Amino acid sequence: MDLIQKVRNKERLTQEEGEALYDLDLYTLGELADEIRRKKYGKKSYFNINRHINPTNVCADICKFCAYSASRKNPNQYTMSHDEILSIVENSVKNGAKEMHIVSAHNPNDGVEWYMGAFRKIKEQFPDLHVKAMTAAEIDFLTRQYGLSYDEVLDMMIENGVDSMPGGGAEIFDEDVREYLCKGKVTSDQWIEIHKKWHERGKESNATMLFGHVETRAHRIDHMIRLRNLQDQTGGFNAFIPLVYQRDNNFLKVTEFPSGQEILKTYAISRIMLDNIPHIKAYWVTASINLALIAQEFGADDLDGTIEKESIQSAAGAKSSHGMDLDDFVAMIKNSGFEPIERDSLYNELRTY
Ligand code: V47
Repeated sequence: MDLIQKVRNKERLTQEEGEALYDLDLYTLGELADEIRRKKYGKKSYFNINRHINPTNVCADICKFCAYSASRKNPNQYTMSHDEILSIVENSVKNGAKEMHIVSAHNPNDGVEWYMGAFRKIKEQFPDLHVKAMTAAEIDFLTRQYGLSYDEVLDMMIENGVDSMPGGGAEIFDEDVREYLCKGKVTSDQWIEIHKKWHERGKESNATMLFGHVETRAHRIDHMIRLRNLQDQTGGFNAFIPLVYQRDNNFLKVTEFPSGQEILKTYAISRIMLDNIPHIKAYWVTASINLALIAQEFGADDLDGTIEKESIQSAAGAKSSHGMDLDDFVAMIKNSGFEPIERDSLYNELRTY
């Protein structure tokens, strides 16, 4: 059957069909993705008022694409104390933040309690704040470093107040590309296993894909299908976030970068392939705000949030170190023809602007 008809009939696409979507012209692909998006959400575009905190850049692992961890290219090591983290949280809550998105490097110096104690103290002081923390890569690191099991770390996270897991550390699941990008870090099967265990505890998470470096289109489709398979089993993913590779200050040798068209196609294809993941997030930090706003017409229904400060992608060149002013964000979504909806971390609607 014709591929376009198959998408319109809501039939599930195979690896080969997913790859073939890239051969469609941009407008056809955008129209197909927008049809799906509009049926689900109309013109609504979701965002939240959040704060990203990256409490340490000291890392035991080496990922070629990373400009954030302390290394030859970034010799300025830092690790925040719990008091420093708490004072950031306090200030952000005063400014209206409802979610703390906390992602660290893999710091071998300060013990599990440095990670868990921070969450516990935040929750003790701010019980209503949503703590989204600990990528599968951090969890895997803690198990390796301290001889714990995944179950033990996941249970500790729940006991200490982590509400949901971010989607980081997924990179690209293809084993050969992964070996080249980030050998020694959590494997693809382990990443999937950790999210499965988290979902089995009744908890929700997100999933990312880092693209636009050395991977092929086929690797992206393979990545999406592995996520789709897990989602069939657990239903625990809220959002899929294609992260566009940022090129500065890192050790990955990339000669060709994706065009705006290729990035938009990837958003649209995510919407089509991931028929069971509700939200596609155009993370403005890596897409740039202008392309993220256009991505709303190519299947994306979520733009992440105001962020306030961000250290991982801004270290690699993204213009996100100071987040986004709320009024500007809302105005930009409106001016682009969409309806800004403030959501909580689990996509309950809080306010229509
Ligand atoms: O996993 C590292 C990525 C991720 C670069 O769950 C880079 O809602 C681009 O996971 N260029 C961490 N990306 C951030 C993350 C995230 C972000 C926003 C929302 C959510 C969510 C999760 O940052 C890492 C890695 O893939 N990253 N270096 C770079 N040079």
